[in-house]
Formats: sequence, C-alpha cells, structure tokens
Amino acid sequence: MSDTIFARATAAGRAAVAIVRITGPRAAEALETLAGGAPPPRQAAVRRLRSRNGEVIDTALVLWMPGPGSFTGEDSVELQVHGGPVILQELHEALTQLGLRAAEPGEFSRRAFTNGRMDLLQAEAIADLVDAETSAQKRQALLQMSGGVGRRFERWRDALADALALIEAENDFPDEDLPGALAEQARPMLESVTADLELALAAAARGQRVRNGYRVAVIGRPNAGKSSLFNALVGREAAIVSQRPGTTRDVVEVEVQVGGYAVTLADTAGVRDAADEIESEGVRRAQTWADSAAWRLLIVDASDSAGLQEVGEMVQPDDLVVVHKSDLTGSPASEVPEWASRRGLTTLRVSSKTGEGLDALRARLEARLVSELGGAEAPSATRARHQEAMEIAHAALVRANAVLTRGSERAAEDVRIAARALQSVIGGVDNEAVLDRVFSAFCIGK
Ligand SMILES: Nc1nc2c(ncn2[C@@H]2O[C@H](COP(=O)(O)OP(=O)(O)O)[C@@H](O)[C@H]2O)c(=O)[nH]1
Ligand SMILES: [Mg+2]
Repeated sequence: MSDTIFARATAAGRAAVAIVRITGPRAAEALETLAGGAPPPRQAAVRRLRSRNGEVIDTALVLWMPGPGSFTGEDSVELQVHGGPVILQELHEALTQLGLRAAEPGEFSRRAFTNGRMDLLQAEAIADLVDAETSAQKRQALLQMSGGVGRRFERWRDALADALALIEAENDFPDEDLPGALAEQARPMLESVTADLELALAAAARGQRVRNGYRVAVIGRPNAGKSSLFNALVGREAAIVSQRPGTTRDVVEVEVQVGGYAVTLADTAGVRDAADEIESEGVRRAQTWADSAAWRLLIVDASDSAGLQEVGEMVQPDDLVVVHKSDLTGSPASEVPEWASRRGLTTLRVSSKTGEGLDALRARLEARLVSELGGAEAPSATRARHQEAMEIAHAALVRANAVLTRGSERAAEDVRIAARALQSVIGGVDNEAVLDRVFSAFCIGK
C-alpha cells in the first residue's frame, strides 16, 4: 500500500488562498481528524481545521474526492486555506503528526499514471501546460493532454502486435499448410506503420520547436551590425555593440515571443580569421549554434562592398539575407549583393539605427513561425524522448521489412523492438529510470 502524501499545490508565498492536496489510503482519516469528517464527495464545504490537540489552524474550504474517480485514482482531499505562511506551517505540522509525508516533485502525477488515470504523454503534457509561456505551447500541451496523441501510439503498437502474430505463426509452424504466406500479409501492416512514423518524425521537429523555442541565429561578418540588430529585435541592450570588430565572442541567447511562439534568438561572433584564441572559440561556437538553428539571418553590411562579396561564401539557400545599415547608402538597388540576386535569395533592407525595415523583419519572422509551427494537429513528439523512441521503432521496422520474405525470427524480433519503443512513449513499460526522469522534472504538488 502506498504512503499518504500531501503537498501545497499553489505557489509559495503569501496569497489570498493556498491549496493543499492530500492523496493516499489515509486521506479520509486525515480529513476526519482535521475537519471532523468528510463532506459529500466532490462538494465544497466550509470546515474548521484543527490540529490533534484541538487548536484551530484555519477555516477552510474542503473537498473530498474518493478514489478511483480522483486525479490520482486514490482517495484525495483538497484543502483551500488562507495563504499565510503560519497557517501553512501549522497545517504541514498537523499532517506530519498524522503520519503523512510531504510529496516529492511530480508524485501526484506519477500516482495518476501508475493508477492508469493517464498515460505518460498526458502526464508530460500537464507539466508542459503549467510551464507554457506562449499560447502555442499552451495549445500544444492541451492537445497532448486530451489523450489523442497517446491513442495514436496505441494504434501503432496494436498494429505491430497483429503483424507479429502473423509472423510468429509462420515461424512456429513452418511446415503446416497455412493459408497464403502469413508473413506476406504482415508486410502491408508494417509498411503502413513505417510510413506513419516517417510522417510523425517529420512533424516531430515542429512539436519540439514549439515546446523548446524556435532557434534563430544572427550571423555574418564582424561589424555587420549583428549585435545592434539583435538588440533591436529583443528590445534591449542584451549584446555589446562596438565599432571594434570581434567584440562579440560568446553566443548571446535571448528568448522572445513572436506571434504567440517562443523564439530563441542568438547573437554570434562574426565569422572571420580570428585575431586570438578566444575569438576563434567564439567563431566555432557561432557556427555550432547556427548549424542547429531553425533559421539563420545572414547580416551583411550594405556600406562595405568588399565584405559584401566575401559573405557570399557563407550563405545557405534557406537564409534570410538582411542588407543592413541601409541608412548609410542611397539607392536600394545597388546594395543587393550579386550572389544574392543570382541565387534568388530573399533580401531585406534594414537599419538598426533608423529602424527602417525592422517591422518588415519581424513580420517575416512571424510568417515563418506560423507556416512552420502552425497547424491544428498535435504533433506526436514534443520531447527528445519521444523522437528517440520513434526513431528506434522506425529503424527496427525498416530492418524487419528487409528480412521479412524469409519469414525469419529476426523480423519478429525487430517488430518486438519497435513495439516496445512505441510503448515506452506512453508508459506501461516497467522502466523505473524512465519514470524517474519524467516525473522528477515536475514541481512539487503536481
Ligand atoms: N549607420 C549604421 N551603423 C550601424 C548600424 N548597425 C550597427 N551599426 C554600427 O556598426 C558597428 C558594429 O555594430 P555591432 O552591432 O557591434 O556589429 P557586430 O560586430 O556585427 O555585432 C557599430 O559601430 C554600430 O554602431 C546601422 O543600422 N546603421
Ligand atoms: Mg557583435
């Protein structure tokens, strides 16, 4: 039998009301001692809470939620007390005296998962919902919490179980006169899951980019005005601006919200043959960051015609070329570098000094976020954990398909590997290490 645990569900600090939750087999007994009995299930009642020696702790709104129909699936109690530190301290002591234990982070959700009230994806979605800082993150967490994403993994897992049954039947009774080639019947089932996984993996980047922030790198040669532009975009002087080339060495990251999406914007060291060791490390970091970015803003100095040519070597087809310091030159036409027009790259004229083009740049960024991250369907993966499992499953299915003709045990084993990997995403695998990792990231009281 599990312990009975309690935790404050509301944030620490003085507040009008604080909520303390209790869950476990002794929840009813605790309520009896504290409040002199339980109100009818799921109905709020005002009760005076007393410690064991009869001293009044507070007047509280009390909720009694017997299992299995509660959040955790166990008998649960919710106490809404006044949010003063002394009250909470006394309540904590009273509950401890009754033999209850303060909960570990994520312990409530973990019990809900263990008792089959939700799958692992839904538990993770609760954490994401609480941590959401943008409306897109909130929307994504709500969709995941509804359970639809988990059901998709269940469907894949079940299809693989059916396919496995066919493959194993043929392996087990190779000489019997089975109708048709059973393993051949399994093939379209495996192929269909493989194709689904491919689509889901393609969308996985979207889910993680919404959750972790869309990474945009500001790159270019020294003195192009990268730090100035970066500061203009984040709305404060986050990076040092100087006329001395090679000022920025470390990658400076700032989280901003654009159109309801979380964006991680990074200012980087200008790429050139560095003057010293520290700068060359900065250039290396800039390149690493830019390589993993979802988008690169290549900043070129419109007033520096020599640099304008050199920077052409850095450009990639997907980059947005920002023709910067537009205030220093006259005619826009002459500024667009020849390599940019030759390759049909998108260019934008901007001056951080006068503010010209900044709104257009923000609008470009927003349009890109909407087209890449928008979409009503919940992605199948919002965390690296999900993506890794899907990649393992996909690779195993590709292998299984390749050896299936021989009706081999190897194919069966690979299908089992795939099914297990998909199962691990929604839980139900007895892997304590995975569960510890998932739930320890939660706050206390969740
Ligand atoms: N005229 C003009 N000067 C700028 C503009 N943006 C930056 N600068 C100047 O260019 C120099 C280098 O700027 P900085 O942001 O440090 O460039 P970084 O090395 O690319 O990060 C500084 O002297 C800035 O004041 C601009 O839009 N117009
Ligand atoms: Mg800089």
